[in-house]
Amino acid sequence: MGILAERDPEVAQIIADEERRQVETLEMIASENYASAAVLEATGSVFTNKYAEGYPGKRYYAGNVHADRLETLAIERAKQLFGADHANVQPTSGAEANMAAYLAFAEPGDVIMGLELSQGGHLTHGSPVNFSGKLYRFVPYAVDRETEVIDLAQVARLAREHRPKIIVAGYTAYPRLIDFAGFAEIAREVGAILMVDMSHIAGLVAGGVHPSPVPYADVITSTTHKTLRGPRGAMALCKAEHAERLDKAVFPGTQGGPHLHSIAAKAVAFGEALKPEFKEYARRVVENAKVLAEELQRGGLRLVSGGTDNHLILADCTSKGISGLKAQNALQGAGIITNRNTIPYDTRPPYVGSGLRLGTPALTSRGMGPDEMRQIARWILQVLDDPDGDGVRERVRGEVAEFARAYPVPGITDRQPAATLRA
Ligand code: DSN
Repeated sequence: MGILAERDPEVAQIIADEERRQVETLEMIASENYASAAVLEATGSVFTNKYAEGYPGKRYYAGNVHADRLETLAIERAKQLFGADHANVQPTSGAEANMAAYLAFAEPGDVIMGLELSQGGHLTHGSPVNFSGKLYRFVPYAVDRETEVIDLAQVARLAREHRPKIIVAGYTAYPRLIDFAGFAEIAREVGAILMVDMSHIAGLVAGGVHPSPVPYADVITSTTHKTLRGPRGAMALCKAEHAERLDKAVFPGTQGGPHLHSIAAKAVAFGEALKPEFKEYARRVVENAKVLAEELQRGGLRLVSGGTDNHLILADCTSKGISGLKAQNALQGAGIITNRNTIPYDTRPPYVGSGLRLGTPALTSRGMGPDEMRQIARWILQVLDDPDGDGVRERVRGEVAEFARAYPVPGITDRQPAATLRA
């Protein structure tokens, strides 16, 4: 029995239940992944005890000799991984990284452009209910109605008309490659800063299977726990000329003490992503998404933009006569974990949505490949074709649990075999 189970069995039991859930279901939320045992160990380290406002060599507290070594290591690894001039590893979340980027390059009331949330953008890219939409004047761009792909001609037209301070590229539900060079050309023409939020695709960029924004963007924000497979947290990269501005915007601009335990885990994750096997992982994530997309389309599910180039698929559930919410809940009942999403020009409200977002990063971390994707697509189609059928859901749930238990889960089954997970 571990120390936690001895001292607080109630919390220990909840964690054990969650471990079992993560082992016995198919995790297909495109923004989730499994952090390695090493990343989890660093997250749980004694660095959780330390305050370190400031940056290496210039702290506002004593006792930071090892904190400085740690943060410097994380910064150097991030720079090496992405080929960036400068890295800030302190942002505690993607939202805070984005807040710091806006603070660095815009004044309240300034115009910023970003993809509309309902089309695949993010809450912090100008939603009226978020600080971004309240503090800045966001001008949203949209995908083309027919192709459902970003229309750079429209972005250019809006940029010329509204002269934004910042143009944001990078999305949460966009299945296609992003043309960073095209965005940079527009930003240059109108004198805007190009900001890329690469949270979803950071692991694909690190693995070389998505074009890198680094040569084109002035500032790049990213979470570290999605395709990058690190701890919950974020970072920001920028060109050397913007380093001081960005650092000031993170601390003291938007944050106090950095979360050193997360920075320790970020350093570990960057180290893992620098290994050759991570390139293979990233390649397999994309390959798996393509196979899954083909199989789902073959089964009559319409996919937004007709397929995928990255780690995610956005399915239009109206092609099966149901909403995204109904699809999500039916699949959850079968042990397949996804999230509903709006699709471009959706007629349903966001809480219901017509879309279902499916991703392959976590399944790929369990070692699954194209054969497994074909099997999973069959289960998804069986459930979506009969979303009210309790019999189908229950049968699939049993099959999924047995299937899933056979695949290792980084950070869980390498610490305790599936068979011995606490009930
Ligand atoms: N919640 C994340 C996602 O699921 O894409 C974005 O922050």
